[in-house]
Amino acid sequence: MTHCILIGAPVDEGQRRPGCLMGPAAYRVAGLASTLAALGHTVEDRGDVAPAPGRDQACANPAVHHLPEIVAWTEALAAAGATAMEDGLPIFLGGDHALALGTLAGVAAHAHAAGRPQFVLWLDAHADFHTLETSVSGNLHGTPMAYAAGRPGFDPFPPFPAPIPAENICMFGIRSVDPAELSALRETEITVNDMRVLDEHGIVAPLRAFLDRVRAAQGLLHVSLDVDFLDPSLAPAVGTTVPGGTTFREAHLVCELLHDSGLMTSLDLVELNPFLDERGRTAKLMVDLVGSLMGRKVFDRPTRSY
Ligand code: 6HN
Ligand code: MN
Ligand code: MN
Ligand code: MN
Repeated sequence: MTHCILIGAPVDEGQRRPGCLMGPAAYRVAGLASTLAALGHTVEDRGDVAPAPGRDQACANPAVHHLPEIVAWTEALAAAGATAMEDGLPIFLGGDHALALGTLAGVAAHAHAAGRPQFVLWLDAHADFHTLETSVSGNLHGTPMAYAAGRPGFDPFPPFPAPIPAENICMFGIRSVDPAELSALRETEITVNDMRVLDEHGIVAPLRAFLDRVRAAQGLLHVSLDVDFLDPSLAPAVGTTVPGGTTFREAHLVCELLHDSGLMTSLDLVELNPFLDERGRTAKLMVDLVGSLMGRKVFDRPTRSY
């Protein structure tokens, strides 16, 4: 039994297609709290975070937009996240992926204070590894992983509390990476399991290899689930669809293995744009995936390490 803390993060300014601000409401309508309660968990909904008004921020890259708003979100979500880590398992209801600038800062600050290493599992079509300087679109939802890894070029943001070592970061589902992200990623030890890896090896062995490392280090594990991790035929409610994503069963299997591992300590649900959905099917699928993450299974098997 886990104490699940729902934190609405209706961030809409990290990209240019309005609608992600409706995400937290859509998760509530799709029955997230009752799904968790039915699995035996306690649920506390802390409502939606409200950022302070943005302050003017200088940025050399003219493409970057809504920087003051995203800095304000980062500060507010980092505070909410660090507090929630003391009390249970935070589930951040996005909101576009710029919210992870704040959630990662919050959980990393908590881990640092607790003397535990922080790990990140990034489930996304994209690496989100741009700095403010390299972003071509200027959309800040393309930057949180670079901020958390401690890349320079985030001067307007609070210094990242305890940058996450590259060996503690693992990405799955990757199939759209910009040239500047690619050259930066090549300089790191971040594990990038692109779709080619999943096609060749399946999802189980690479995921277990990462979870083994988290367990061995007694790490905390933040999972960031971008809707576009899924194939757009299953999950149309996202502004950045990329063909060739994970299947229904691959996505559930990731969640089931994560549950069996018992290692996840915080979760982002990001990029759901309910305005682009078809009769709520993407919101419902995301809630179902959370069900798998939190222990729903067809059949109870004897416990194994995972
Ligand atoms: N996401 N690399 C592209 C950009 O605009 O920087 C796409 C970013 C997608 C962001 O996945 O949350
Ligand atoms: Mn705007
Ligand atoms: Mn993303
Ligand atoms: Mn994405």
